[in-house]
This record gives sequence, structure tokens and C-alpha cells, in this order.
Amino acid sequence: MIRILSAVSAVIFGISAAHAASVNVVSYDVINGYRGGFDYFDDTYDGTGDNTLPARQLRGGTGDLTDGVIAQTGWRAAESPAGPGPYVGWLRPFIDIQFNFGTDVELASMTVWYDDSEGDGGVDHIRAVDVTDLGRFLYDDPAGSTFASLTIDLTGFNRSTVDIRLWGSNPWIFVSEVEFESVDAAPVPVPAAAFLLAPAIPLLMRRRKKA
Ligand SMILES: [Ca+2]
Ligand SMILES: [Ca+2]
Ligand SMILES: [Ca+2]
Repeated sequence: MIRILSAVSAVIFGISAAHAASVNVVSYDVINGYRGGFDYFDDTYDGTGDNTLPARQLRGGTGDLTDGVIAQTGWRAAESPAGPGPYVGWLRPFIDIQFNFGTDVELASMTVWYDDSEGDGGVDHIRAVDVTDLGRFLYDDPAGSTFASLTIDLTGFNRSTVDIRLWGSNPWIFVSEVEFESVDAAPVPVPAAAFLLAPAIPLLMRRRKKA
């Protein structure tokens, strides 16, 4: 009976053990976007620094890069309508960003959503990402000429902050979102699974007694 219950528990707990959870970014530090044909600023940034002027240092807040909004087109279609656009765009060979989670997090991955407009207006794909204390990751030009994403495996990286450097392949770098996932190591019972398996336990016990 103990063995059966252990097996059932393993099934129940096993379902949740591999779960990855979205990580809440408490703040990120970056310089504001630049002005080109439009303003490619971090429009929703709520920390210190003037996000209505190009290239100002922004600290202690969150904004366009972690607001959950992922641009679904390239920069030209996304930024040409009047008002704030979903991208932050920098006229720089690289851009540094520090993300702060407020507490140590067992990280699983990071995904960067960016524009790969194939050089239109000088905007092109991200060709490399440096993650401090982890290394450099290189990327080819993705197929197509629209928004794209890259994901870096951060398994084993247990941190309260992550520093990255994004390298562009043309003068402009455009990013609309950066997401982190954590390894949710704590096994949490799943009520629905427990409920489904519960009726089977007496049945399994009776069968074992007969044998
Ligand atoms: Ca966003
Ligand atoms: Ca923006
Ligand atoms: Ca491409």
C-alpha cells in the first residue's frame, strides 16, 4: 500500500515539478531609445531619468521592455502610427541592460523579442548577446524580415540581477520585450490531478490484497 501511494504521489508531484514560471522583473536599467524618423523611446518607463529625451540614462523602473507587449510587426509598421510605439530603438553598435528581480531566482531562460527588418532604415537582427558571467551567444540572420526572438538557456544561473549586452548588425537595434523564465523547483500538488487519481487508490489497494 505504501508503495502504491508513493507511486501515485510521484505522479501527482511529477506533473508540477517541470513547470517553468515567468519571472517578475522588478526594475531594469538602460539608456533611453533614440530619435530617428520617429521617437523610439521607452515610453512607459516609470523609474528615474527623462524618457522623453534620447539616450538618457534610465534607472530603477520598468517600461516597454517588460510590459508584456511584443511588437507583431517590424519597426516601420509598429512605430509609424501617432503616439508611443512598442519598440525601444537605439542607434548604437550595442546596448547594455541590467535586469533586477529583487531576490535570487533559479533562472531557466531569457527570451529577447526584437526587430529583424533586414536593414530597412538601418534596423537589423541581433547578432550577439553577452550575458555577464555566462558568455557570448552568436546568432545568424533569421529567415524573413519582421519581428523575431532569440532564447538563451540560463539553466543553473541563480541570480537576483542579470546583465546583458545586445549587439546589433546594422546601426539600429530595436527591442520590444525581454522575458525571463525560472525553474519552479518547489513541487506543488496539482489539485485537479489528485482529484482524478483519488478514486483509483482503493481499487489499486483491493487488487493488491487479492494477489
Ligand atoms: Ca514590450
Ligand atoms: Ca517605445
Ligand atoms: Ca532576416
